[in-house]
Amino acid sequence: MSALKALIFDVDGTLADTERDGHRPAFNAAFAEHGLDWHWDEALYGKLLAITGGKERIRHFGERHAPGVAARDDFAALVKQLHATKTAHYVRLVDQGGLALRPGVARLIAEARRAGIRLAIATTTSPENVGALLRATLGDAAEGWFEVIGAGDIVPAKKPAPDIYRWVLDRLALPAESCLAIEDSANGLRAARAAGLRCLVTPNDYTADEDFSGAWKISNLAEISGLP
Ligand code: XBP
Ligand code: MG
Repeated sequence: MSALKALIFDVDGTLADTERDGHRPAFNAAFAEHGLDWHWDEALYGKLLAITGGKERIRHFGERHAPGVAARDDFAALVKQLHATKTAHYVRLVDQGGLALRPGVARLIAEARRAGIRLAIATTTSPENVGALLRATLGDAAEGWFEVIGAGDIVPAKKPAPDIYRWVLDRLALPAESCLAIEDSANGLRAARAAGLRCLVTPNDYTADEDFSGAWKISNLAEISGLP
């Protein structure tokens, strides 16, 4: 096994439980602001998480559940506007300290930095959201600790496609064998494995029943006693 040179973190569900009480209410606030009577409750949102990417999730929901809205000429523009509004709500919520890191995340990041292990991020969420979460939970300098941040639309094909992990590996200029991906979902695991990465999975309430074959699975990062 190659020596560990870098950790590549997913964000949503991995660094923090952002989905149920962060992204979900932000989507709902955006729908209300744009005059739509759509509401994503916790259970429905859990199903919608199968579609990665906020714009993709809104589009999917419109096409399946609101065909009248999806048929509008301005539907593509509406999806973009809804998503921009949603991002503003999400960033505000995060800035206000509404989300905490999962157990063990801050310690693992600090240990990796001490050990000279490089840090990167590979996420489907928008870059603004990543910056806001890192600043709110780890401080203003934290974004700079991550040498490469692959986020949002930087690659067209989102997880479970491996593209975002390949993009990050390329910029780190490291082979997949020297890195470890840290994920919370089956979509994330598939993306990491398809890029040739080893993957540590810390499931959460939404992903607990997913298939994590091929992963090293633990409850949360506080279970890790030290870096190799
Ligand atoms: C995260 C996502 C994102 C977030 C919302 O998946 O799918 O879409 O739910 O963020 P992963 P945006 O953890 O696998 O990266 O609305 O900014 O897309
Ligand atoms: Mg995730």
